[in-house]
Amino acid sequence: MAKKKAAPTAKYLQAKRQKPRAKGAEQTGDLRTYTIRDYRLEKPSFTLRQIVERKKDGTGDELRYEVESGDLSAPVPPIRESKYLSREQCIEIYRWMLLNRRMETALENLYKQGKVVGGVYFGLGQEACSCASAYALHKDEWLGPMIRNQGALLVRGFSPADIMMQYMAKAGSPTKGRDASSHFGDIETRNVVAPISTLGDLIPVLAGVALGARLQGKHIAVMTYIGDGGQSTGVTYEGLNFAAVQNLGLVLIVENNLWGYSTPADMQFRVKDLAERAIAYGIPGVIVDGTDTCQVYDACHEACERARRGEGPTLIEAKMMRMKGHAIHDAAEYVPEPLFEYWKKRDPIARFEDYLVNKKKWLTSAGNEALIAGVEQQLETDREQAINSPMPTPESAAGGVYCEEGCHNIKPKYAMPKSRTIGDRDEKSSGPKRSEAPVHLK
Ligand SMILES: Cc1ncc(C[n+]2csc(CCOP(=O)(O)OP(=O)(O)O)c2C)c(N)n1
Ligand SMILES: [Mg+2]
Repeated sequence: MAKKKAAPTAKYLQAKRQKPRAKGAEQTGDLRTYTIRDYRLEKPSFTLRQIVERKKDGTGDELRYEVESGDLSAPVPPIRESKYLSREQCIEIYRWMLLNRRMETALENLYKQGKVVGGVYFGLGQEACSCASAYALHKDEWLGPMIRNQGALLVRGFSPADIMMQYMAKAGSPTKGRDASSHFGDIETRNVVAPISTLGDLIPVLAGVALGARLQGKHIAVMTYIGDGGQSTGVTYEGLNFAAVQNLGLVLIVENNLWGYSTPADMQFRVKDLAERAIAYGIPGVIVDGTDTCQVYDACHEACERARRGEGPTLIEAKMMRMKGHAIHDAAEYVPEPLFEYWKKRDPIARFEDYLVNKKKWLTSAGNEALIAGVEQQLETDREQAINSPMPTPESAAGGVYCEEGCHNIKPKYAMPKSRTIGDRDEKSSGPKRSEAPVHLK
């Protein structure tokens, strides 16, 4: 009779836990090399020269940049075939991207009409990254968008009217007029954590969401974003390191849009590609062309699947260009015009449209026109609804500030916690007792 396998000893488990988890490292002699997957079909590389000039009116100095080297006339690459997306899914993402773009144009107009309270942030040129990434998540998984990821909010089920009302501080907006721009979420039904302005703070929060789900017995994918500027913050390191060590299903998309406010990426970090940072965390790093919808989706899908298998986080660097200033007040005069022209040819929506209509022939010209008309119609209806909805009443200002009966009834989303780390501590340990876990989640 086969001998029953002995239960692993505590010592063995500890040794297993300490085994290095870093993937993709190769050692030849005294040289160790690491692997970064790069999905791109072109690898643009530009260097910029900083120029400081006297302002024309003589009131001080002005700073701008010029392209010093790089091939600005390179042909636009084709869209990379997706390994996973069907025709219907591609068209659906294309529609989200269009809605994202047109909604932001509508917001710009509302701002110019004086109807917006505060500023407006745009994701122009980043729609493929916002929409195709969020599309890779399952409905019961979690997203933590940044201010430019308004397309991701649409994919998660917010309407253009929600976003417009939010910018106009209307009573019917998600924050009932109490906060501006895209700072809102929905932890009840859409599983969206509100953007956090302090750059990087979403990363440990989303890692915590994945940990919470795991304590409830489920490996889920959680996704958030950080910019080429924001990734320099300490909390980015802390959050991602925590996710890596704990094997949490975090998908971190580093949106390298070449500018952190007015600082060019070259002056923000020294590594060649931000995906290389993954090596230091011991997790996979992937590079995608952020203007290629299929590349973004495929990398995110693979990272989400890895998360669902409980294998831990992935860092995806999406390379693209922020096609406007930091926000509506910033005319981005410091950006060299030829760089705008180069990336304009790589417009994610125009590229995907060309792919669907001309390359795959998945959309006829008439079908495409009907789809665009449908998006415009939806926006018109939502815009009207947003404009005509009332402003909040003065007496509602303090609402939602203090705890009201039943206002934050936090329930576990997946199941009651199963983890030994919370549920099974013995009386001598310092952690919460078995009976405390359910209490903590009330
Ligand atoms: C911790 C922290 N430091 C500084 C800021 C101010 N700030 C807001 S946006 C921004 C630039 C961010 O650049 P990047 O991360 O590249 O994002 P992008 O604007 O390109 O989307 C800065 C410095 C902040 N919000 N949080
Ligand atoms: Mg940036």
